[in-house]
Amino acid sequence: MIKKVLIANRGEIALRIVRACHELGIKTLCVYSEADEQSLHVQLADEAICIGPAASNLSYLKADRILSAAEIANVDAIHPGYGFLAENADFAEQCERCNIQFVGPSSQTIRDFGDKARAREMAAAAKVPTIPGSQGVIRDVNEAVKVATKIGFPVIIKAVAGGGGKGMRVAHNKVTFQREFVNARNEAEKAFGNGDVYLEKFLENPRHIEIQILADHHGNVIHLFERDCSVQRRHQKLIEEAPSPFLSDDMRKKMGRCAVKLAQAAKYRNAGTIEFLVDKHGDFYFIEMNTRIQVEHGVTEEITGVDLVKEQLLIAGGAKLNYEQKDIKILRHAIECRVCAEDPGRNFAPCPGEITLYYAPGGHGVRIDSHVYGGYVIPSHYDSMISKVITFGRTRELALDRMDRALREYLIRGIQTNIHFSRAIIRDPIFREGKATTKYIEEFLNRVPRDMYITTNDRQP
Ligand code: MV4
Repeated sequence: MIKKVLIANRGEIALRIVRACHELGIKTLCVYSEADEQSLHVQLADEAICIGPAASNLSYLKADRILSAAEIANVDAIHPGYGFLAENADFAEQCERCNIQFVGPSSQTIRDFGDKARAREMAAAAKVPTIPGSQGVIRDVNEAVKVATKIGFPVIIKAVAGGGGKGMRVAHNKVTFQREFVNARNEAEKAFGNGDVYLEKFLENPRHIEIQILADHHGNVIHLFERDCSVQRRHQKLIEEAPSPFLSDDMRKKMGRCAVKLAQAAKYRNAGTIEFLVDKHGDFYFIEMNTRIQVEHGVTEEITGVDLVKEQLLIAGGAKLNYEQKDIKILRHAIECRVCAEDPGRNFAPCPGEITLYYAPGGHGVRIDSHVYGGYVIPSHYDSMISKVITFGRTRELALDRMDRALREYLIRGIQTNIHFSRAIIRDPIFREGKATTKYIEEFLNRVPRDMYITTNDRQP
């Protein structure tokens, strides 16, 4: 059993982890940068240690400083949250060497799934469907042209060190392919220090549906159904929901079984997410596995009643899973909107600064995960997400109606936010019909007049 945990993160997820620890009777140590002294996670933690200046690479990404804090405060575990060091295999390995439980899978597992070509091979080996593509990495242009021609255009070139949309290029024919292949390799080398790429058939207008899993250190694996995360802009998710309005019960079962199969084959442990692309026929294909807790985990918590962050901590402490597969049911529909300090009127540019007035929605069926408050100053150094609203109810319609009224209740002054933009989507008939694919926002922006979603600081009726 873990007695004290260091939370190697900031913002709403740091607060989320503090809350889980308090309920479990685990002591908390928060580390923070000079820009986050006033943040709620620092104020609510049992102990807090400043680890450096505002810039992430001088604080939240500094493994040695975080490990020093862990030694000084004598913690038995480190929870990395998401982003920062959460999927850094070297950091997880350093934790293992220091005999500190990293709340996540082993460093070897993080390394395996961090290599997106290897992850694909592992999925294929576990008989989980993958998109037709190259067998592993291709380095030679001529060889790549041969493979691309065999797959059939359009093809997508992906960096093995990429993921989450970074380092991808699409080619529609042989001529552009050669150029894009060379560009992709150079770009990947620059961005990741690893130029290796692989090929896949390019799927047009897929849905992004991911399966949440939990695995303990004793070989037990369960899935907690899916989240539909198709509504994204430039690979940033905006709205997530569960269950997916697109999946039949039969597909849901098949995808869940595949996710469990892969986790078992990889001897996975702790929380993880298996991402699939789903085409219009309902065929699904593995693309990546995320070896961390994700931003949108709360949606799954609200439909199943399982506290995923608590389970992560219990698993890391060596406990057996509290649930068997048959215990996990879809009890409700839940939907999440990410509230970001950004201005839809200026191409979604970040909008740091002081929140002069803050009132968050509440009432039946509404959950807010946020670290901000009136008078809080949003630092310019980090992600622009300031709050997550999750609404839930017996049906999708009820969850959507609740989201509409919750977004209407928000009062945020001093900065611009994407709240009206999200609300316009929630009210959009195409979204309501459950028709959104990963192309949805691009199409929405071309279809809907700007004044439907441009932020004014006035309440909308
Ligand atoms: C694809 C694809 C189409 N075909 N792979 C983007 C993020 C990364 N996780 C994988 N991504 C994609 N991979 C093939 N073979 C389209 C995307 C993609 C996408 C995926 C999920 C959500 C939004 C997206 C937006 C653009 C492209």
